[in-house]
Amino acid sequence: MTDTSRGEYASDELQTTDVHRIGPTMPMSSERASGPVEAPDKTVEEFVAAFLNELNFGQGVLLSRSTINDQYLALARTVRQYLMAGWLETGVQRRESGRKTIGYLSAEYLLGRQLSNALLATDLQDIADEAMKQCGIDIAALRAQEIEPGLGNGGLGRLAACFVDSLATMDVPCIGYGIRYEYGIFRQTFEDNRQVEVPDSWLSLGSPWEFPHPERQVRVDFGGRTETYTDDQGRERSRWIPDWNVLGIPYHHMVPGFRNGTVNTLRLWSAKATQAFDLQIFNSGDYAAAVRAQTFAENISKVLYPEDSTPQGKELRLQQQYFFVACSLHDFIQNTLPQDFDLRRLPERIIFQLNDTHPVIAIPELMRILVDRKGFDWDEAWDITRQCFAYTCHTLLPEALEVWSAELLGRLLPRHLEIIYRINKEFLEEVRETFPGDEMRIRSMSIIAEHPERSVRMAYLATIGSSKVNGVAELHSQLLRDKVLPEFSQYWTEKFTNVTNGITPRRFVFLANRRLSDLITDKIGSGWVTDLERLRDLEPYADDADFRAEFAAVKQANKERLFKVLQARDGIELPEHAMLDVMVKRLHEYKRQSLKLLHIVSTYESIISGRMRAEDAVPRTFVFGAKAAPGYHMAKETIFLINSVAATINADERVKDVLSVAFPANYNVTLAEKLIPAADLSEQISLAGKEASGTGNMKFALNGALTIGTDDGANVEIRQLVGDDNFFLFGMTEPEVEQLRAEGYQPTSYYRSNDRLRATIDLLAGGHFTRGDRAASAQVVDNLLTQDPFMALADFQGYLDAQDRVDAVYRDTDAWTRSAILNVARSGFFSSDRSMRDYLDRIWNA
Ligand code: 26W
Repeated sequence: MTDTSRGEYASDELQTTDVHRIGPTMPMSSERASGPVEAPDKTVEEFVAAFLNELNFGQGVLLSRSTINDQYLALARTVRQYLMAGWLETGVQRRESGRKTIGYLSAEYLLGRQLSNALLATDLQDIADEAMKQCGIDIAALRAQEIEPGLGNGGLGRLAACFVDSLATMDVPCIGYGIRYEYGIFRQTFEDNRQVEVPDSWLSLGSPWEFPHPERQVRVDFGGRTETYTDDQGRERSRWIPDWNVLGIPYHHMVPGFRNGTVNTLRLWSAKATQAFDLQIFNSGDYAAAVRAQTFAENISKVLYPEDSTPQGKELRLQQQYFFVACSLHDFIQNTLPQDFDLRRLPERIIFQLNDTHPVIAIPELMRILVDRKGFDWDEAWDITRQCFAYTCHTLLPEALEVWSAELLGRLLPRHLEIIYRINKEFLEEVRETFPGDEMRIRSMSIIAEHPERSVRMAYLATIGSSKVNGVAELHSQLLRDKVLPEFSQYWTEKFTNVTNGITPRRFVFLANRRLSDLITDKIGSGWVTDLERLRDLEPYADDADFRAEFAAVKQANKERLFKVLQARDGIELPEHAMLDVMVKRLHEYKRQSLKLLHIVSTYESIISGRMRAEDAVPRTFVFGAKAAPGYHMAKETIFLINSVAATINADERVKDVLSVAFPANYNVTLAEKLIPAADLSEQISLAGKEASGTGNMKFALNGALTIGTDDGANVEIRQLVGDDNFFLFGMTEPEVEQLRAEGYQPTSYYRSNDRLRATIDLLAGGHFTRGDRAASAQVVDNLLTQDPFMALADFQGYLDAQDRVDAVYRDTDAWTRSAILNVARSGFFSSDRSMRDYLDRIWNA
C-alpha cells in the first residue's frame, strides 16, 4: 500500500507511518451527555497517530501522496482535537453556571494565524515539531501555508482579537460575535510603486478552524413597512412587515485560553439566501434573476469594507451591521439562554459590548424584540436595554463618527427608525426637564441631525442607550468627554470612563518573540505570560552587563530572522548592522507617515549635499508597513512617494549601508509578529489629539523597542510608565495644536523659515525621487505646503531634534539596551488581561 515511488519524503520512517492502520483514536462510544470525550495524549506518538488519522481518514490522502496543504489541514485538525474537550467542557460549564456572559459585538476581528496560537495555547509546540519531523515534514512550511483570517482593518479589529484571547485566558464567559467575511482586508501589492489591491480569498484552501452550523440558521428581515394594531388586551402596538430577508449561518471558532483548558467561542455569521427568496422568482421562470437574487443576499457577508476612518454611508454596510447584530441577539436570547428565561433579568446574564458604533443598531433591535415580540412596556424594555449595552469609542476624528441618513435607515429598517425616533423624543423630553428652555442644548444632544440631511448620529444613540461609555486611553477618554460628547458627559458624569487598551502578551511576546520570552522566563519564571506586571522583576537586570548582552543578542537574532523573512517574502536585502526604525500602521494623514518621510529625506539630503559625512551618520534601516483605504487618494499618493524614495535611496551608493528603506507590501498580523520583535525604534508620531490609543506602540515597547512619539493616545501612558529617559518625546501637545489652529496655521511659514525643511521639501518636489517627474510628488508636497491638515511641518524641527537624541543614545549601546530592558520591564500594564479586568470591574460588573 505504501507508495515509495515519489521522492519527496522517501525515508524508512515514512514507510511505517505512511498509512495509519489503527483507525480513529477517538472512542465513539465515550460520548457522554455529562462531559466531553478525551483528547489524544500529549505524546509525540499519539500526536503522530492523530495526525495520520486526520490525513488518511479526514483528508483522505496518504502521507506519501499528500500536498503541503493536505498536511497543513491535517495538522490543524489534529491540534483542534486537543482543544475540543476543553471547548465542549467550557460550553457545558457556561450553560450550567448561569454566569453573566460578555457578548462582544464587533464588525471586525483581525485574528492572525490560528495554528501557532493553538499550538501555544495547548503547549504542543515541541510535540508537534517532533511529530512532524518523524513524519518527514517541515512544520515551518505548514505554518507558512496558513492564510491569516484578516477580518479587520487595523487597531479596532486587532483589539477585539486580543480581548477575546484575554477573556478565555481569564476563564470569563464570552461570546465574540461578528461577520464571516468571505474576503477580508485586501492583499496589498505594489506595481510601479503604487498600491494595487488584490482580493483576499482566505477561505480558498480550506478553513480548518471554523465549524459551520447551518442547522442553527437565523432569519434576518429587511425593508418593508410598519403598521400599528390593537392587541387582544387593547394595547396599541406596532409591527414590522418586512419585504425581504436573508439567513445567517453561524460559523464557530475556538478561542483557546492559555493553557487553562478554557475554550470560548467566536461566532461569525455568514449570509445565505432564503429559499423563499429565490424560489419565488425561480418559479416565475427567470432562472438568471433567481441566481441574481441569491447573489444579492449573499453579498452581505461577502467583503470587509476596507475604510478605517471615513465611513461611507453605503447601504451594504448598514445591511452588514444589522445582519450580524440581529443574528447575534437572536442567538443569545433564543439559543443561549434557557428556554423559559425571564427576560426582565436579562442584564444579569449578558452585557453586549459595542465595539465602536458599527453594532449600535443592536440597541433599537433589542427594544424591538422586547416591545414588539415579547410584549414588554416601552419603559420597562428601555430600562432593561440600557443595562445590557456598553459602548467603546475608538476615534476622535469627526469624520469617523458614523451617521446614517434617515432615508436609508427608514428604507432598510423602518421599525428601527421609529424606535430611534421614540428613544430620541423621550430622551430630549428628559433633558428639557433638566434644562428648560435650553433649545440649543436640546438640538446638540439630539440623535437626529437635520443638516445637511436628516440623519441618525450613531455615537449619540450608543451613548444614550448604554450603561457606560469609554474611550481607549486616558487622553482619548478626556477628549471624548470634553470635545466629542461634552453635553452628554456633563449630563451623565458617571457614565463616562476610560479603559486603556492592551495587547495579548501570548501572541505578541510569547509567540512572536520566543527568544526574549525564554530570556525573561530564565530570569523571573514564566508567570509573566498571564500576569504581565511581573515583568517589573526584570528591572534590576537593566544594570546587569551579562543580561544586557543577552538581551542585545536576542534583538540581533530577531533582526536576522526578519531579514530572512523579508528576503524570502519580498526579495528585500537589508544590511545586518543598522538601527531598525519601524513605522507600521494604517496609512492615514493624521498618523503622519509623511513626517517620517521628511525625516528620511532630510537625513539623506544632509549626506548627499555634503553637510554630513556618511561615516558620521548612525546607520539606519527604515521599515514601513501600511495599507491605504482603496479610495483614499492622498494616502495612496503617500505610499507611492515612500516607495519612490525607498528605490532612490537604496540605489544610491553614497548612502549604501548607512540608509536603507524597506516597504514590504501587505503588512498584516503575520508580518507584525516578525517585524515588531526586531525593531529598535518605534515610530508613534501622530498629531497630538488624533490617535485614540494606538496598540502597536504597546507591542513595540513590550518587545524592547524605544519609542519616538508625540504626546498622543496611549503614548502618554507609555511614557509615564517607562520614564522620560526611556522615551523620545517631541511635538506639540493637544492644547498647543488647538491654539495654533485657532491662530491660523500657515505651513509655508515653516517652509520659509527652516532651511533644512526647505532643502528637504525642495528635494522631494524637484523630481529627484521620481525620475525627474515633478508632478509625481506634487500632490503630497502641495498638500503639505498648502493644507498640512495634520501639521507635519509644525512638528518637523522637534522631530529632527528628537531623532538626533535617538542617534546619540543609540551610539551608547549600553545605555540603549538598558532603556530597552526598562521598556519591557515597565510595560506590563499594557496587557489586554489588565484591560479586561478594568472592563469587568468598572463596566461589565461581572
Ligand atoms: C469606516 C468606518 C470606520 C470608522 C472607524 C471603521 C473603523 C473605524 C475604527 C474606529 C478605526 C480604528 O481602528 N480605530 C483605532 O482603534 C484602536 C483600538 O482602540 C486604537 O488603538 C486606534 O488609536 C484607533 O485609531
